[in-house]
Amino acid sequence: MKITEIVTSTVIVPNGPPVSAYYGANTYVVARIRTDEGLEGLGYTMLIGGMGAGAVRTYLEESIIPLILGRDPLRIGAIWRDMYENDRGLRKKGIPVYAMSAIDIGLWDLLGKSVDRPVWHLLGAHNESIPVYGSGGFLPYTVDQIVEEAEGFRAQGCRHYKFKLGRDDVMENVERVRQVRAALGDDMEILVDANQRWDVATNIRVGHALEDCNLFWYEEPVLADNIDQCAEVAAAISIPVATGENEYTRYGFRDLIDAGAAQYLNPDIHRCGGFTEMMRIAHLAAAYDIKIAPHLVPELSISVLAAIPNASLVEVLAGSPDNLWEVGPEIIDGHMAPPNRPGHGMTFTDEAIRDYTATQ
Ligand code: SMN
Ligand code: MG
Repeated sequence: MKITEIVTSTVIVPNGPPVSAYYGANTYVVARIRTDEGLEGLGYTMLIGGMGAGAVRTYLEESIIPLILGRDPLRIGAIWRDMYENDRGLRKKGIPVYAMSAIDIGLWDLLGKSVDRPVWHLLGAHNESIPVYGSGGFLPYTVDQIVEEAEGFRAQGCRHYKFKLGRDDVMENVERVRQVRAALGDDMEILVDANQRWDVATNIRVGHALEDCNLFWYEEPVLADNIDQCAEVAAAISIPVATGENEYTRYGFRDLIDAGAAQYLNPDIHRCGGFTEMMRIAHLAAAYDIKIAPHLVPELSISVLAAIPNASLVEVLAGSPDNLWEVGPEIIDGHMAPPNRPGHGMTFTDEAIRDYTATQ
């Protein structure tokens, strides 16, 4: 098989609440990989708030597509390595890895379609279903709104819910967690996310103050660039620390693991390097008994979680659009099953393509 054409487009999808309070829309940079055998792989990468989407598409068109046209799309490992190694001027953090991830995702889709198997079978089928955690509770939310959102997830069978830390009045955050815990009772796991907002001292203070709230994890305490500081927080508080949504490739995750930065890792399939690299990250983490709970993108992350021994939870964000996929990711009794469709199993609806495609 040969890659004959890769057609890119930009799809801008409006967000509902609560995410719309921060980001009006997310941008999907799409790469349709076409072949001489008529099969097509759907590659895409999502930029929250759309920031950097133009740069990702340009990087795809200028630096990646010319490199791989004419190649055999089934040699995914070789193509991944060449995308990584060809450009020695841009380190593989940020924009280039978003672009590589889109291609890798499209190639796995194509491989699955070529053998009529779902990607998770090809990656090493392991789990039939994964518990979902509901995510939302952005900072403008009142405690009542947070509790209502959590109860909505509980009504779907979910037993885990995440909301945000980071209001300016530090101790107000502690009070909010206490109130949410009191309202939800003890049979709901609570996860909190500081989104890199605080310094080490503030996180340790908050972490200690929350010690009796029985929290499941404490996410992204410090700037993602300060891995040693994240490890300092993880060593100082008794709540398990989670991080990784802003990390790239196995090299970045190796550094997190080496530093002892977290007990849970949150790779994002669009940032970390696609299916190929997320599997490597998951296996590296498995050697240290560290669990994987991917950041967002449940419709693709589920195929990795289904294929690894150290799967933790799959994240579903409140207010995610429900008209994007022909068959979308579904919560059934608090769990998500990987798709039994060839490839990664995702196809944009005609409606999404018509209403949201910004540039062909
Ligand atoms: C998050 C980041 C950006 C948009 C939504 C949610 C978050 C998460 O940090 O962990 O899901
Ligand atoms: Mg987060």
